[in-house]
Amino acid sequence: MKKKISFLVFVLTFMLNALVYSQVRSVTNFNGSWQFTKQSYKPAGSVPNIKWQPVSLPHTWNKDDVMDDTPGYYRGACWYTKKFTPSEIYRNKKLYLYFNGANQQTEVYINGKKAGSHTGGYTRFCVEIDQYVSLGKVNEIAVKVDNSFNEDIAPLTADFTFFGGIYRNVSLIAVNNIHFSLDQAANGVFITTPEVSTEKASVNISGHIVNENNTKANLQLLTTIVDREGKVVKRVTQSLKENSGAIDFKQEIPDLQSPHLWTPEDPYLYKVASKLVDINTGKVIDEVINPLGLRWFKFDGEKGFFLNGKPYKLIGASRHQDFKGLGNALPDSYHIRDVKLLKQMGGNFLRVAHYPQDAKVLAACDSLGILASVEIPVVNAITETPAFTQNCKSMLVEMIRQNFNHPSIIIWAYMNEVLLKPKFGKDKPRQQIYFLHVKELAAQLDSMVRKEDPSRYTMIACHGDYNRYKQVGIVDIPMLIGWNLYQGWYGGKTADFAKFLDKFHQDYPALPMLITEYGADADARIRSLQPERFDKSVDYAVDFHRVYLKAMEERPFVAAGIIWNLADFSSEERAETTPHINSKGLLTQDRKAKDVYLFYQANLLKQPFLKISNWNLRAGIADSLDHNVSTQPVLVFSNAKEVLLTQNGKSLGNKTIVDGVATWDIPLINGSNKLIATGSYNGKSITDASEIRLNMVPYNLHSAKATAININLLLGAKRSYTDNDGGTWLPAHAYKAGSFGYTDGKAYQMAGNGRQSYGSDRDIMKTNDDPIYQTQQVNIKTFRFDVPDGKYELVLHFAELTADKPGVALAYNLNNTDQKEAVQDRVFDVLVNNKPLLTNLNLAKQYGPLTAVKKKLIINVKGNAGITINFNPLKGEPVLNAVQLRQAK
Ligand code: GCB
Repeated sequence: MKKKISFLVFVLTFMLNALVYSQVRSVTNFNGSWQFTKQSYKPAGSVPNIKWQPVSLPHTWNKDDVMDDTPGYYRGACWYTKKFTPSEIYRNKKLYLYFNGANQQTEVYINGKKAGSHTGGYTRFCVEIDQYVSLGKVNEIAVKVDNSFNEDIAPLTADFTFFGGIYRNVSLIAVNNIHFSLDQAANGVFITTPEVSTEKASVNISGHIVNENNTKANLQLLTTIVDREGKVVKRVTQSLKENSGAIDFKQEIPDLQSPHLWTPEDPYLYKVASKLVDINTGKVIDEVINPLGLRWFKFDGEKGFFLNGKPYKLIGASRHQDFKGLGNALPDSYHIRDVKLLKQMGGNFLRVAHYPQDAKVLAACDSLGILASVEIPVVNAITETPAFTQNCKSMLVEMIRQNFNHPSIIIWAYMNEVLLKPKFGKDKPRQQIYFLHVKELAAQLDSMVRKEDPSRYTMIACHGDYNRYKQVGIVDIPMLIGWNLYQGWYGGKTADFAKFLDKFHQDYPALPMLITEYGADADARIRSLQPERFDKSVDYAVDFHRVYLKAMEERPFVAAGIIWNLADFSSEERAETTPHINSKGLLTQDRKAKDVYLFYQANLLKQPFLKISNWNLRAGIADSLDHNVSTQPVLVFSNAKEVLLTQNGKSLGNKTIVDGVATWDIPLINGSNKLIATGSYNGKSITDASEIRLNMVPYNLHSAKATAININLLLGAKRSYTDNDGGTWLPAHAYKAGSFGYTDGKAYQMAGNGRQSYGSDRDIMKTNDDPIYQTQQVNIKTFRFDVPDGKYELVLHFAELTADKPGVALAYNLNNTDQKEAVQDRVFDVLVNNKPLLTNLNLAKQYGPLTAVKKKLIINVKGNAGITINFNPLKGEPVLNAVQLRQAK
């Protein structure tokens, strides 16, 4: 009987709730119909001559200028305005504008009056506006957003672009006068799970309610936990009688029996619905819903990470929030897709770095089973002012409270490589004081996290200068230490990585260690048969990751390996082969898989996986005189033990997969090479098909048909390149009779750049095919093509690579100088078959250094003369960056 009555009460309450649903909070999308200007504006003032541009949110004003040839991007104040006519439904409501993110200082004005402001570009904030708006009338909302450098706001410097704008969603939230608190833009309900086991879980729910009426209220707080199917598993009610102002509550649910645990394999989520009921009227007056995942976890210095008592190697990636062509203003689905791509790679961890990201990211981690760390953007350096400290603290509190209920989060972090290039390098006593301040800030932030959320771990990510972090005392502060390691990239050899791991672990055996970053630039367009450090080839990156993953897998004390980065990302100051982009991504900036992504899939996935390398457009020199084949390595990634490969229907035999990879040397033919790979995993067969299109360069040009000649060559390079129109470029070689090549000179190497054995990493102006121009043969005398008679199109590419205007010495390139070298004073003539093509060519003077110059010529080759290009020095050493030759019509 009792059961029946309570069921009836439940049904009635449910119906009543449904009836009065309109009484609870409303959340309305507020993204549409904004106007934007970079000009200065006075809210609600009539400022003449302002050019407004209609925009909808999310919006950034930097999506284009971060990619142009002019260094820098707009950092300053801009304005957004919107007309808003609120209806009567908002009478007696509290109205908030809820910003998911605006970078980095924001002021909100309603009808000319300042309603609120916020500092920090990555956390959410809300501004109460009801006292400023007039219902039924047109109101003006004006928002000033400023992304200027501000020494009191982190980040000060970093290897990513500080896109300005209201770059995440905005909503309008209307609540009753009595509501869950929106303090710190959190939802007022905080859930912890002090004890979880396979038998039972305890759930504590605390939070804050605000009664903004003048009268006391009698409230009932109704908490319902429902399972994934929507079945109620717990209900708790609590009376909050005679309350006014700020009301704190706490509910304890000690005995949720046989909990369905949350794991990466089975990310089971319960929901916690918190309802506020006015006891006098019986009406539900506010409701918020939070996710609940039941799990327990710990880190161990020796054994790594444990979830629900089981060891897990955390493997995943960091993620930046921008996308090709959009800057950081992305639709929700793009955020979610990134987490899905991480899951599809087999990853189980996301480092949300270097700042809190869109709410959708962690929601996706919760539902897809990805564990996560989140951090505030204290990167590279701090400012020793109370204002900087205070802003760090506010960001930290916002980050924690806004994201508190995500079961995916296990770590809060608050500093990244903060001793990278410490300030006051020339004044050692002053630097010691700076170090003390860094340590003091770390200690304060660490203890703040522990107080705000004792259920998670604290972490600092450090760069590889172990002694410095030890001496300054940083290593002793957080509960977990993160190392960002690049041995074999910025310096040293990949083999040094394992040595670092062992050394640190020996010194600090009890301190859990995560590899919070490791990675190598991989321009998806660059491949190499002789991969080497800093060539930006995908092939070097695959080798690099292979060494790193293995070293971490062999060491249980390494709790996590977090790849830098999931996808290529915007870093405006960078030059490289893809200027303004950091290309350490496993995916391109528009999320296409590079071979490194396939490498991880092969190593991590627990379902059948087999993929042939995506180096599909290739050029190759024929192996022999008969011009038939060019033998080249092809990588296949799989978790099968053995794979069989066929080419155009012919078997190339089986190969054993080692570390997820096998390489076949394949006799590629000109044109289409259809490859099919087959294998099996756990008894299930898997197959992948792919096509390599090869542009064959004849072994002997002289005996080739002129129609078969279509050659693109990079001088001074060991890498291959696929240009933005799909043209395939090979490294040129020294002249061989019957073929082609240069006769003299040497590959250009940048002065003061020990990392890169050839070429420049500077941004080349007037081209998006920078790799064509970044390598060069210096002091070249002759380039010769032994072609048969016929009509040809010859294209020569030049760029002066020496530049006394220093490039930006990125903080991460620790062994890099300021990249400037005296501009070579060079003047030369270029003659083709003894006819002058270019006279008195002075690249620096005529075109400016680091600028692409292209010269085209149609030439008729007669009398078996072939093509000889002579470079006659008038001053200094002549250069050639690239050359193309094809049959002309
Ligand atoms: C780092 C930084 C990260 C950079 C990365 C790189 O150590 O933490 O912000 O993007 O190196 O690619 O150099």
